[in-house]
Amino acid sequence: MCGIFAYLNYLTPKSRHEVLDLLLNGLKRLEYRGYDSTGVAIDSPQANDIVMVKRCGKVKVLEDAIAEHFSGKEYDEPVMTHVGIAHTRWATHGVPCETNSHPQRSDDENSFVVVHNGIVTNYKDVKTFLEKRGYVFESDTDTEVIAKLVHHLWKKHQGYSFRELVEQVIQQLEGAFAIAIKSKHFPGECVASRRGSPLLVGIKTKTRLSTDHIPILYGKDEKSSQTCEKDTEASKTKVLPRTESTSEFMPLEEKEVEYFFASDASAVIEHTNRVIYLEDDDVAAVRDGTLSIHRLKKCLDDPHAREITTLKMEIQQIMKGNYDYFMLKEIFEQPESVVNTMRGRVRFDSKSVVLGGIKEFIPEIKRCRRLMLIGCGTSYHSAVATRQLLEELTELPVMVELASDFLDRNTPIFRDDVCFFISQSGETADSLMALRYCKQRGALIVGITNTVGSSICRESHCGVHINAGPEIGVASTKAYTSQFISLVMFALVMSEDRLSLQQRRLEIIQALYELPERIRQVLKLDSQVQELAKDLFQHKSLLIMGRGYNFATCLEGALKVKELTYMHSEGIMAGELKHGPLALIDDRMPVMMIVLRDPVYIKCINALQQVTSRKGCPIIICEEGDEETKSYSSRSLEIPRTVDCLQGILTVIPMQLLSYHIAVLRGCDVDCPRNLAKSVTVE
Ligand code: G6Q
Ligand code: GLU
Repeated sequence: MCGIFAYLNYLTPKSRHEVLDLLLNGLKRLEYRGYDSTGVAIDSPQANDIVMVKRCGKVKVLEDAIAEHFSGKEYDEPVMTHVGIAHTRWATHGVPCETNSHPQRSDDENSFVVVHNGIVTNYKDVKTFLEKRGYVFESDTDTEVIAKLVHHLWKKHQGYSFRELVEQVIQQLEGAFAIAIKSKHFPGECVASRRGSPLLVGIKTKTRLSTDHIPILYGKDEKSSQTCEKDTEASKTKVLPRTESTSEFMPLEEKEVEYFFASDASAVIEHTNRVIYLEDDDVAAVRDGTLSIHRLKKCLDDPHAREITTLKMEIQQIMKGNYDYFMLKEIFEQPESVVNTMRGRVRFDSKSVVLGGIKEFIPEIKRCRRLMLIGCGTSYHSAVATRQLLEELTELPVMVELASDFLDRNTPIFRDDVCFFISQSGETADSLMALRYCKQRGALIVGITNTVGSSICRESHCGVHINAGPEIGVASTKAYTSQFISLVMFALVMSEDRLSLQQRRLEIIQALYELPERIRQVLKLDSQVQELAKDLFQHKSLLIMGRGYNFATCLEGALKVKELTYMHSEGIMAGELKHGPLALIDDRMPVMMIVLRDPVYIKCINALQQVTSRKGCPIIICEEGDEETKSYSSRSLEIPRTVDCLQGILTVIPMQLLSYHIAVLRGCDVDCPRNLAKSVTVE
C-alpha cells in the first residue's frame, strides 16, 4: 500500500518550488495506491535543515498546505543538488493524522526522515530497544522506529556512511518495506531499500546513459566485517557485517543527473523511461550524483548487475484524458485493452494461439497433476470465471483459491502441481506469499500479471503479461477482462492438439475475434445503465444472481458495487437461491439476474420464476432480442450474443458501469474508494 516518491537532482539546477511541484506530481500519480494522508520533506533554505509538511487527507490538501507554507523568494532560487522525499499513506499502524503521516523523523531536528511502505512486524521490539536508550516516540506508526534506529546507529558509529547505516537498519527489520531516507547529516544523498514492497529508481540524464546496467556491490565476508550491535532486543544475536564497495565494478556516475525513487513506474514515466527495479534487500544509494546498489550477502544465483529497463508505457496511458475518472476511462478502454492482450498471441488467420512466455513449459504443464489458480479480489474472480473452460479444454482438475485462505489452510502442494498467480499489480502480498509457498514445495509457478517487473512477475518460472496497460482506478475493470482472456488463451493453447476439441476451439477463437466489437456494443448501454443507477442508488442493498459461466460476474459485480458505492451487495449463485437467499426477496429488494441462452438457461429461468413469484422485480441481463426472457420483467439490459465461455466479459461490463454510476450518484470518490488502495502489499 501507499506511494513513495523521492527526487534527487545533481548538478541540475532546480528551485525548491520546482522540486515541490515534482514531488506533488509524483504523489498524485501514486495516490491511487493509498490516500489517507500525505507528506513531503525537502532541504530548508536555512543551511543544514530539513522542512516537512504533512497533512491528513489527499494530495490536494497537501498541495494547498504547501502553497501556504513555502512562500518567499528563497524557494525560487535554484539549487544545484537537492533531495526531496514524499509519501501518500494507507495507514496500517495508527490512525490517519498529521503526526502519523510520513515522513517520520528521528528527532525534533529532523536529522533523519523516512518514508515507508509496508509493515515492520517487529517494530514493538525495536521500539522498546530504542525507548530504553532514551528515544521518545511521537507517532503510533511502525515506521518511526526506522528513522530512530538510523539515528541511534549514526550516533554510535560516526564513521559509517549513510548507506552503511541503512544497511545496518534493514537487517534489524522484519516484515515488508520499501523505504527512502534523507538526512541533514548527509546532504545531497538519498538511500532507499526494499523487502516485499515494490520500489524502482528512475534515472534521467541529459545525454544518453553511459551504461545499461548497474553493478551490484556485495558486502565483505563476515570474518573481516565489523559488527554494530549484537544484542538489541530486536535482533538478538545477529552479526551485522559492514559492507565495502569493491572496485571491480563502477557504479553509475553521470555528470548532471536526476534520480527518482518511486513505488511504481506511473510516477516517473513523465520524467524518464529508464528505470531499475530494485530487488528485495537491495540498498540503492546516491552520493555525489553517483548511484550504487549494494547487497549484504552474495547468494549463488545472484546476478552481477541490475539492468536498466526501458519502460514502454506512454504518459497518455496514465492521464485521465476526457474522462472524469480513471475508472470510466478504463471501462471504455476495454475494446482496445482486450486486443492488446491478444496481440501477437491469437493468430486469427491460422486459428492458433501462442503464448511466448509459457511456450516452453507447455509439455510440463500438460503432465501436471492439477492446475491451481490463485489470486485475491477481482483477480480471483477471473479465475472463477474461466475455471469451467479450463476444466473443459485442459481436462485437468482445476482448483481456484483465494490466496489468503490458501495460506491459512497450509494447502498441500506437490511438485507436479502447476500454480497460476493472477494479479494486476503483481505485488499483492497474499498472492506473493502464496507464490513463495508453492515455489518452495516445487510446483511450477505461472504468473498472470499486468505489471512488468513486478515481484510476482520476477518470481514466477514463466507467465503471461496481460498487457491491459496501466490501471489506475482502484476498482479493477480492464485488468479483469484481460486476465479473463489470458486464461482463455491458455486453455486454447492446452487444447491445440486435441482433435475432439477443435470445433470448440474454433468457435472460441472466432468469438475472440468479434469480442472488441461486442464490447463496443455493450458500452453503448451506458445511458441505459445510468438510468437504472438512478433507480438503485438510494437502496441499501443489491443482489446479483447468475450461474455457470456468469457466476463470476455476480461476484465481481457485487465487489464493484461494494467497493465503489459502500452499498451492500452480494453475488448469489442462482442454484443456491432456494437454500437461503430466497428469504431476502420481496417487492423492495433490488435484484439483478443474468439469464443468457446457454446450457444453464432453463435453470436460470427457474430461478427467475422463484424470484418473480415472491414479488421480486429483477433487472434482467439477457441476450439481444430474447423477448421471452425479457417478458419476466419491466427492466432489462440486452447484451450481444457470444460463445458461452466469453459471456462473462460482456456481462461484467454493465456491472462495472452500474457501480460507477451509483457511486457518482451517491457522491463517492470513484477512483479512490474509502479504506482501499490499489496495491495491497500488506498481508
Ligand atoms: C478490485 C480490486 C481488488 C484487487 C485485489 C488483488 O476492484 O482492485 O479486488 O483485484 O486487491 O489485486 P491484484 O490483482 O493487484 O493482485
Ligand atoms: N505501516 C506504515 C504506516 O502505517 C506504512 C503504511 C503504508 O504503506 O502506507 O504508517
